This record gives sequence, C-alpha cells and structure tokens, in this order.
Amino acid sequence: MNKLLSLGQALMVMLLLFSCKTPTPKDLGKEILIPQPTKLIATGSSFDWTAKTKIYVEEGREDSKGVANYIADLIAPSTGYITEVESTTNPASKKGIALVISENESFGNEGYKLTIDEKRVVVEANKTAGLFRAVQTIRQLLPAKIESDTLQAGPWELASGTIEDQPNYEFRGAMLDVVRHFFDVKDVKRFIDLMASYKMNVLHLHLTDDQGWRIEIKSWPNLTKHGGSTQVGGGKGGFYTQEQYAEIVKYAQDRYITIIPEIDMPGHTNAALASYAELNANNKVTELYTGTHVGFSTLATDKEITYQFVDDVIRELAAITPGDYIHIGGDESHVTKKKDYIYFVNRVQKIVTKHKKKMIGWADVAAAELEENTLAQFWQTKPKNALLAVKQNVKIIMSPANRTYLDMQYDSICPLGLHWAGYVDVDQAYDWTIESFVEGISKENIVGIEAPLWAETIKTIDDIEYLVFPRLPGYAELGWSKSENKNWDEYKIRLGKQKERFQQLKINYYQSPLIPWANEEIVPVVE
Ligand code: TNX
Repeated sequence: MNKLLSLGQALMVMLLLFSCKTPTPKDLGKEILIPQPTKLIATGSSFDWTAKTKIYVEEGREDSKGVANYIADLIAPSTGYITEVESTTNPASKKGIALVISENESFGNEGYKLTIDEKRVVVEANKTAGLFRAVQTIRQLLPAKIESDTLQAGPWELASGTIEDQPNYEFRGAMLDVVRHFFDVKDVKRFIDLMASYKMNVLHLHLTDDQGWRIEIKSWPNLTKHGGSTQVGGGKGGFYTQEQYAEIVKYAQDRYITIIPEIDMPGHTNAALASYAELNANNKVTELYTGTHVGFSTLATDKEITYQFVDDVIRELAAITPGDYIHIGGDESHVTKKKDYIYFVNRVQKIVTKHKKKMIGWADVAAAELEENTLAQFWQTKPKNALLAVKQNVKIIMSPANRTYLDMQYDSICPLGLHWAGYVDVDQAYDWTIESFVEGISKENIVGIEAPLWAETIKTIDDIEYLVFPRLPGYAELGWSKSENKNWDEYKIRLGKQKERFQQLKINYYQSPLIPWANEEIVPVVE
C-alpha cells in the first residue's frame, strides 16, 4: 500500500513537471486529416491534454455534455485520464477544452470552428452535431495510439491553429445488408463507430430480402419467426427485436448518425412470401431461399391484403424510426409487370407519407410518379432511371456500383466480394467527382453519397472491415470535402498514414498495394 502511495505521489510530481513544460512546437498544416477540412491556419505551437484538462460545456446543454462525455470516454483507455466535464456560463473563458453552441447559422447543421492555442481548445458550432464532428477532428489530431484500448505513454498534444469546416453534402452514408448474412447489434455498433470517426451521418440498413426478414413486426410475427430463420448458405440467420433496433437507433443518434431502414419491395420479398401465404398471388407459401439470385420474387400487387401488410410494416417501423426517411427498395422487381410495379410504388409512397415519413427508393422507382420530397438512389451503371427521377424534380443519392459498392472486389484475387460492376480498388473508389459523374445530374440534384455493402459473400465483422477499409474514408471525404481540392496522389499519402490508427482500432483492413502505407510520425532519415 505504502509503495503504491509513493508511486502515486511520484506520478503526481511527474505530471506537475509535465504541466509546467513549455509547449512543443507543432505544425497543424502537417497533421493528417480525413476528410480534409475546408480551411486551416497553423500557428506553430500546441495544446497539451493532460490528466488535469477539463472539458467545459454551457450550463443546461445536456447534448453538449453528451459529446464531451463521448470524447472523454474515448480517450480514457489509452491516456488513463478521467477527464472531468463541467457546466459553466462561459466555457471559452476557461483554460481547457470548451464546447460552445454559438447559434451562428453560417456553420450549418454540422459545421464547426476549432481554435487551438497553448491554453485552450475551443469548439464552436451552430448545432450539437457540429460539436460531434469537431471532436472527430480533435481525435485525429491526437497521436494514433489514442485509439489503443490499453494504457499508452503521452504526451497528448494537439497542434495549434484554427480549423473552419463544414460538409459539402448533407447526406454521407453507408449501407449494411444484414439479410444475406445476419450481423448482430454488436457488429452494427462497431460499423457505426467506424463511420462516425470519418464524420459520416447516415446508416442505411437493408433489413429485408429474399433470404431473410430481419426486423420484428409485432402484427406479422411469422416474418421473423420463419422468414428470419435462415440466410445465404443456410445458416441460422437472425433478426432484431424492435427493442434491439431502438438500441441501434439510439447508439447511432448519440453519434449524430441517422438510421434509414429499408424494407425492399415488391421484389426481393421471398422471406415474406415464405412466411404468409396470403401475400402470394396463388395463396401458397414459397420455400425459404438461401441462394444469391435476384429478381424472382414479388408481392401480389393487386391484393388489398398486400397494402394492409405494407401499412402495418411501415406504421410499426415509422414508430421506432426518428429519422425522416424510410427506404422501400423497389429494385430488380423483374417478375412484377411494369404497370403493377408503378401502381404498387405509387400506393406505397402514399403509405409512407401517411405515416409522416419521406420515401427513398432505388432509382428504379422513378418509373412511378414520385413526390418531390422522395429521394432516388442511383446505383446502376446506366443512369436512365436516375435521370427520370431528376426529371420529376426528385433528388438523388449517388451510389454508382462501379465506384461506391463496398461489396465489389478490389481486384481479381480479392477473397471476398463480387465483380459484376467491375473491380473497385481504392483509386477507383476515390478518384471521381460526385457532381460531375453523370451528365444531367448536377450538384443541385444531389443530396449526397452512400456506399452500400451487400453481404452475399461476407459472414463476420472481419469480412465487413476488409471490404469497408480502406475505401470508406474516401467516400467520407468525397461527401464532406470540396471537390476542387481532390487529388488522388495527395490523398493516398494521407490514407497511408492512417495505418497506425487502423492497427490501434484493430481494423482488418485491405493493404492495397496502391497505398504507401506508413506510420504517422515522420522518422528523420539518418545519413
Ligand atoms: C444488386 S444494388 C442488388 C442487390 C445485390 C447487389 C450485389 C441493388 C439495388 N440490388 O440485391 O445484393 O447487386 O452487388
């Protein structure tokens, strides 16, 4: 005990010594950030985050406190700090870290200003989401070992200067197919955490398809009981109870990420058709399906029970979905007659609106009459459907398969993924421009970008990570940063320097030979 005390005392002395030391010169301009911020001015010094540093938030701002606790918890394992969060009337006047809501409209919903000097780190934003995005910048300014889950030696210095930053696109997302193979709540939370670290703000969950129904619908219990009981290859599948889904939604909300649930219909519905005879044109249930073909199933679009079913599903889902959108799929309905498909999509759009949500559909839905606040998701290699949507004044989510599909193999020897849209190595994924990709779809027609991960070939979180990394940071940057500054040769160096962070976070990333993988610290060459 005595020995412990004296050790503790010795540590205190060391800490005091540390806190009196002169600040280390550091160049903010040389720090590695993804996505690249809008504006950065370096002032050549640094702020030292010590065991005594506190985070200050304005009184009565529980939301800011949430962000403060998030970063305090995040740095705790590696620093050993128990960072105190304090509410006060004027956080920016304190020495330490201040999170301030400054109600300055010019920051927008997610923009922020980060000012770092030797005594203070001040974050200003118009909305709490902006504080959260700024905290991700702070995280990347700290040494990579900040991400370690074991105690590491400091110092934990942040280069001084000013960063003013806001996203180019309001919608920056990824999609996870939890149907072809089921992923549990823990895996989804890990996915959310990785997205959050690159300032992404939408997670689209593909919840239903031919191979499984993954979200509990209390009024149609057989959907999950039977329809959720298998997956590709015949494994046991699984589903989220509504309570588990709510847990995912809350976890995402705490990271300023909106969950968009997708119920894919009228095609991609074999799991529902296998669970309820009345949804089939011939009133007979189908067999459960564990293969990977697409385009063979359809709801009976001329039966009233189908719309009762859709109404129940959307009603229950809307009640547990705080976000504005519900995705109704609508892709590859190859066995639905065109006129039936149009009739179906028109009716389903009304059902979504009735439940106070806006509709998203894969761009195939542009065959129907779309309402102006509907979004269409461009995915095919040909833009015909997306252009039809634009003609109807509908905005587009850009997910071109040959650029953004996270399930495309990197190259011909990649052990996971498909290649129907081609191989998508890191350069192919990054080196294109959202607003000039399709002639006739320009910036004002686009809400943003989404990178979908289909799960025919992936079974574990390691598989997910292998396909997602290192492509995801690139999509995050395409959505966040201004396209004028995009330069593949410069980006690949920044990406390569994320290596140590990937390692500390234990991400199973693909070591693409296109990337100069290197540690962050530039080791001086000794002659
Ligand atoms: C096409 S993209 C699909 C999915 C498949 C994916 C595989 C889209 C809207 N439909 O059903 O999983 O290709 O890459």
